[in-house]
Amino acid sequence: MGFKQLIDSKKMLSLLAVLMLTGTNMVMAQAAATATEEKPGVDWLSVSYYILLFVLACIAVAVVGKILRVYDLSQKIQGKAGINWNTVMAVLFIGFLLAGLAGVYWSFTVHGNMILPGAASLHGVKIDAMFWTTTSITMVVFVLTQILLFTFVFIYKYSPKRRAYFLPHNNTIEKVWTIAPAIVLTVLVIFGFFTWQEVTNSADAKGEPASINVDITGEQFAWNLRYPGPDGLLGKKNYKLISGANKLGIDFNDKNSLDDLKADTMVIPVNKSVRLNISSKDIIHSVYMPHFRVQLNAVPGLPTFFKFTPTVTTEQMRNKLENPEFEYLVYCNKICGASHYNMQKVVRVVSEAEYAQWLAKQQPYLTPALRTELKLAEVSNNNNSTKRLALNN
Ligand SMILES: [Cu+2]
Repeated sequence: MGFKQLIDSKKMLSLLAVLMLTGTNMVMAQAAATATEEKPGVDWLSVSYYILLFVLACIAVAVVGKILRVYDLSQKIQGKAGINWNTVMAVLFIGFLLAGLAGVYWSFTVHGNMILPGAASLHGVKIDAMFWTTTSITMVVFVLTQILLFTFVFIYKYSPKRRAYFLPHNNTIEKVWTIAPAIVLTVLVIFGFFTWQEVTNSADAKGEPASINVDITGEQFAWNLRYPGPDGLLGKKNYKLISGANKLGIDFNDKNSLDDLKADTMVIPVNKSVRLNISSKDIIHSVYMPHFRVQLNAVPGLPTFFKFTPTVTTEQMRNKLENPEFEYLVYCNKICGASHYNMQKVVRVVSEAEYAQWLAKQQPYLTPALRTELKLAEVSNNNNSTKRLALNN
């Protein structure tokens, strides 16, 4: 049975009547439900209501279509030209182009306001330059191709006076659309390659110590921070040593570990290079600090690092954004499980003096409970570095 026989006008009308009855019932039931109590969860009544509205809108379009068809046929019967559907379609294409361009403009003005402020790190400026170059080039190409596409459809709509030209092959066109994008993409890729090389090829890669060494370890669903103590060196870690008290598996046979500090907030001094030593205890996480243009995966078993220099203090950024509540944050940028969104910590960029003050107040990683667990009482009494740490506290 064909589609046309299946849906005749009688069936359509009865279907419409049924839908309208159901809709009225739903609206009334909805009103009654809101009058009594608000139930949490998905409101299926309003979902069905919107589906019904959509179906009604479709029917309205179909009805308008039928009316136009009848009008068209009556015009033709009278020997008149009727509706020129080619022109209608061509005008609709131009309408679609204008609506699309207006949408692009709206997206740029509305969502453009939500864009991150300028980079708050030294290398971030280069990343921003790369981002804006790529965005500008692709934007110009996008707007031009869309305008050409839709305008050509409008200009070259069907006309009985014109014959279509059959173009089976043209080497020049093939060359242009192969070589031009290839050149542009090569430039963009090389630009990106050199930028990334500059960002990562820091002094640290050549073995020089960074100003500040911070350990950041991801786990479901938190970031753990460890700062070096007065000796300026972080002790070794070993996943086999992870226990309830030794959450990061720090190896206390390594003397550098004894004065290491734990921290809840990542406090870093402005204009000093910071080396983040990144690792993960369980699955792949990702250290993501959008304001500093920093992102690098934290992969279990693969210690890695990212070096950056913050250039704008939290206070300066608060003034710039006119938001006294503003805080830099370090997020996890891998969807690592149900509470992934919890993985964030405050990052505070302060002056060097404030940083020294803050660091002096931090608690050692080696807590009394951990000392007992590791039977480290004797070591602590005789160890110089912990005595110095005691002075700090
Ligand atoms: Cu994560």
